[in-house]
Amino acid sequence: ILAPTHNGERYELFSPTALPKAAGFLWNQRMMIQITCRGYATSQFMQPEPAKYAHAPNLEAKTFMQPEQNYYAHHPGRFVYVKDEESGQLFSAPYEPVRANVDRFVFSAGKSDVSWTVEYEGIRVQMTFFIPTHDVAELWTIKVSNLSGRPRKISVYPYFPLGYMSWMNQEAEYRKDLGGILGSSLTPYQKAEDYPKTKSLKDKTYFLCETAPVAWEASQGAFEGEGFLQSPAALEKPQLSNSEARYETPTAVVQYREDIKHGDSREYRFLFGPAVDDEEVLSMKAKYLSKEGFEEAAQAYADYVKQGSGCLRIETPDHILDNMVNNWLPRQMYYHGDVNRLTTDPQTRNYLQDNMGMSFIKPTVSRKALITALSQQEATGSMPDGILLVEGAELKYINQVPHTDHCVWLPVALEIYLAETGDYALLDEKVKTKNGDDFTVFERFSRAMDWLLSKNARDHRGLSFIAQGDWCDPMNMVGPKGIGVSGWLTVATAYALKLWAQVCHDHGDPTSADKFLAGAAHVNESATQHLWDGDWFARGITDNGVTFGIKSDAEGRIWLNPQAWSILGGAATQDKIDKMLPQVDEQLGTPYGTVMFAPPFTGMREDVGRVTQKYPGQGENGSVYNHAGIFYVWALYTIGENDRAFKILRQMIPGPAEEDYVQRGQLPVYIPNYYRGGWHKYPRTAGRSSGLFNTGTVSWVYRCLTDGLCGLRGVKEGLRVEPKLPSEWSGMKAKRTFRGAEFDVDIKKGDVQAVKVVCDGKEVGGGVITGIEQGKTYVLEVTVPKN
Ligand code: CEZ
Repeated sequence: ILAPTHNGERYELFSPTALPKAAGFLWNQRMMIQITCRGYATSQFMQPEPAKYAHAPNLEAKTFMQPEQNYYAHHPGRFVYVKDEESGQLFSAPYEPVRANVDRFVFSAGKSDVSWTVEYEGIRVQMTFFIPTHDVAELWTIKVSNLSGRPRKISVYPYFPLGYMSWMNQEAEYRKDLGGILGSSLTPYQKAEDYPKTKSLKDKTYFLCETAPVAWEASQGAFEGEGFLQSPAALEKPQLSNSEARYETPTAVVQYREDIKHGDSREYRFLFGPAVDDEEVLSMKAKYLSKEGFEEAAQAYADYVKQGSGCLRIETPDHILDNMVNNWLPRQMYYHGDVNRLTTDPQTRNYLQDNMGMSFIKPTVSRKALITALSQQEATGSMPDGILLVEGAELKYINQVPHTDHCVWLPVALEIYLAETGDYALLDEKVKTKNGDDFTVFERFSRAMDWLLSKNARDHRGLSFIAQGDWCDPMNMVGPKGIGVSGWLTVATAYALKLWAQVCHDHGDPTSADKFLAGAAHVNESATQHLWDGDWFARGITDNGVTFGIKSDAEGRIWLNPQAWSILGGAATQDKIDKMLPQVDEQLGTPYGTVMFAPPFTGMREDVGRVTQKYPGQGENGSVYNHAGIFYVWALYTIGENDRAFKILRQMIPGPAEEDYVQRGQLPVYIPNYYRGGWHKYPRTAGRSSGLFNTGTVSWVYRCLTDGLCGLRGVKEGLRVEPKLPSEWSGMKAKRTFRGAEFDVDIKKGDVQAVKVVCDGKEVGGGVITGIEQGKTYVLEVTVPKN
């Protein structure tokens, strides 16, 4: 049903029904679009807040991207109807809305375009689109060919619904002067003070045709009539009616009537997007709507996406993994680092982790992000819930709910940035905030760590307050009174302090290093005393003093995050690790990965909060939440649990078994934020992908590959080589770009006691390659002990 093609650069799916929600996505710094194999699309652009140019047909609430996005007949999408003029027979590409039983179907997700090939009764429709690098628009090519062995009379009708643009003012008409359909609307508002902001909004949507059509419909009602979408009334007539929409639901449908000989084809180009006025429509048309315009823009966009190729290529016994790592994972990581999930106020933890991934691609961007984040540090040393990226942006949605974990992510992101670049000079840079204080990066980090240790952040026992959430966004009722504590944040605080102490040490400040290590030790003692439940660490203690995430809990009994981070932070001593790991395996392991806790909650627990109200096994309520999973994988690599680590890492990628693809419902072109849990309770839906490609998971997956699996990890002096292969592999190859040099690495298992590293023919003592020269290629032969 599906396969990688073009050297793994594309994934092709051969059925419109096997994985109905399988999708590809494209983005630039101003827009993103996710489009399914069946033609449904979800797109948005920034002005500077997210907005739509193709709307749902009903009044839509503004919301972020939805997990397991639901699609319905009138969902926005991009379609082409084809009618045989002689028989009257109708089909549509890619599949919706007609859902004809097509003879051939190929959905092809590429890195910088998405395309389809659909054949029905001897007519082939090829659709392909991409977006420009800097503008907001979709560039569509639709090619129709006759393969039927006889001449055919057909009509071709591209159908790009515009939806319900506005309840205040909306219309659409064909504009000969522009060469296409123009929908116009006014973004609704109510407060007079909002009016000025609306004046610059791109409230028009254009659908421009390079080839003038013979007829069109601009009114959805006129198009559909009584025929609904499967056989729109307008298509029963020889010619569309040239309708207009006057405060009626706008649409864009055009007609081409063609006599095509066998073997001939017709190719059409279209431009679809938002604009502020006619002038902008015309300038977009002039810039893009031609063969040359498309070719140039396609090349530029492909070059843009290529910038996100990452710093690692691998050749292992697992080709699906190789393909993900070499082609798709860095692309997804680049998306996160380059556009910050297209929000103007990313959550601080997301912003830091997304930019942590950018250290592997464009470290200058990560550097700037660290400074931007620190420039919004509060006077107390704590960090705000979100980082504002544009003038006038505000903290919205979840960022209005106080979470207490944001400082923890600073050293986590910094560690990777420093490891990749060795740029310790960053630490001495001064960063001003709006409060007027002017500290160096180093001082700001120390202040953030001091805050984590302070009375503001910890109770009398030394446990970290949770307020209305920590990493787990919807855990909002554990500590609203300011008493409840987070078990995860406590052990994570120890990890942050440890990471920072290492930087203090490397930066020549042993006194601070000692101070923070002592702080971490104290945190770990508190965690052990109050949160260790005999076989694992508890998730927290509520405002009313109830410890949860413990053996006696029927639901939410064991949580992954406290276990993973207690390993990282040091609260989990070896005796504790020995008890914890089998419990995680047994209680949290599923065929689709390790769930973030179990069993899922089946009803509201008012002293834990909203997380318990999500559907059992969905989202944070005990799904295979990959972000939590990858923390655990990284923790496992740090203690040499290579097999456990690899198994869970591998489970994040769909396939290669066909049943697995079908169950997950997703192509292996990205790692989603979750796969459904509830493996015991609801096996039918377990493993189903959220379809959401926004996730902090990917930067961690990448470091688990570079630093963990391949063991090619940056340290202050250079590159530490210490691969951590799973026991069933006898070797692997890797190419790693690091600090401007290339490392060509051949890893084999052999009769050695410890890892042996030979660099350009010479054995490297201590396993660290130092004195790395930019532009040079190093050949490494690495032997690791057999298991
Ligand atoms: O958002 C993510 C956050 O972006 O959830 C993670 C959190 O660490 C990330 O920072 C775990 O909670 O509000 C909700 O209930 C949503 O479920 C969000 O928490 C969640 C969505 O997946 C975002 O797409």
